[in-house]
Amino acid sequence: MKEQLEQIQAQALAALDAAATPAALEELRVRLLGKKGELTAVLKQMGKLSPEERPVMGQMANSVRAAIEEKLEARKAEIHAAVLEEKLAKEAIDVTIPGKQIALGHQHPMNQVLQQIKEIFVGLGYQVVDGPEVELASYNFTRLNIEEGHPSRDRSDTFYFDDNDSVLLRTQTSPMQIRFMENHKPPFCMLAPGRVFRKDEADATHSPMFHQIEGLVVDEHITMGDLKGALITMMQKIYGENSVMRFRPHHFPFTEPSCEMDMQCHKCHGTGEIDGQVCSTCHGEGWIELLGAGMVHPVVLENCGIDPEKYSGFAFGMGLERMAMGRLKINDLRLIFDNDVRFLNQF
Ligand code: 2U9
Repeated sequence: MKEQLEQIQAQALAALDAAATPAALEELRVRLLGKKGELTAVLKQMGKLSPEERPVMGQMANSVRAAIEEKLEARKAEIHAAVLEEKLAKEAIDVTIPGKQIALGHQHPMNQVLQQIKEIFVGLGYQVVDGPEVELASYNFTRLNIEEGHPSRDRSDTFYFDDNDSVLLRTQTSPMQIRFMENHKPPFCMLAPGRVFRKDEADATHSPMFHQIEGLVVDEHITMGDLKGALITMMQKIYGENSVMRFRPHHFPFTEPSCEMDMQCHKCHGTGEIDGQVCSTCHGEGWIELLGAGMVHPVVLENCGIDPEKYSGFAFGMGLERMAMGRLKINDLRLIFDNDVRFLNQF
């Protein structure tokens, strides 16, 4: 029995030394120390021993069990440390590797200019309003004093949805001002930016869809002086304090009197030429057209239930793409819509 125990201990310690995984260790523990294990089998034979031998063998069996248990614990710790070591090595992160570049997007150049214009007018006390792109002809034309048969109503210029020309894609954002006046009493200052649609072929200066920003101010005693003050303030904030502006008489059905506002060409300073050549920025004009404006036509005020004897107002309208092109020195309108990142990343 003594030899048996010595053999069990020697084989067990060798097997434990050879075991390399937690699973192999567990298998050994069951095989060596379990109820059906080798040591238990030997202990079951103790009954056959003489009373003198029994305590000696019992003591020896206990020390074999203790030696195996000790070795088992030691190997468990070693294997656990090795497994951890391997896991750490496998999952190691090299914090010195340069990170992947994440390309951050930014606002579209046209929206940058829109944002700037909105902020200027909000600073002047205007509220920004939004409205439908599918409109009634009565809002888009009739109530703006654009009579039946006016060329802008032509089917070759306007996208209509029906045969009797009553529903259309708005050709200007002005119907928003009509809608606003239906629901608000003066005084008010409002800004109406948005998409508009005209049957234009796309070229360097035209697109069937473009953006307008229109504004409307109505109160008692509003004059052309208020119009000039607001518009010069805005344009000088966009193009610089020293920009030179002028107002020219014009005609719009919805304003009377009407005007257009120009900025003196910043390239040729109004001379129209540079080194004897025609200035390429203003095409020799000396001036760059910025927007249209005027005092709201009394008939338009009346169409919206506002008494033109008591109230007056001014209105203006500009093309946002045109403003962005002038502001950011872009020479082809189509670049604004193409969304080519080589173009967009320049702004
Ligand atoms: C109401 C009354 C008056 C809006 C105005 C213009 C002059 C104008 C053009 C500029 C270039 C349109 O984008 S563009 O093609 N707009 O010149 N717009 S006054 O006048 C209004 C609007 C609404 C009730």
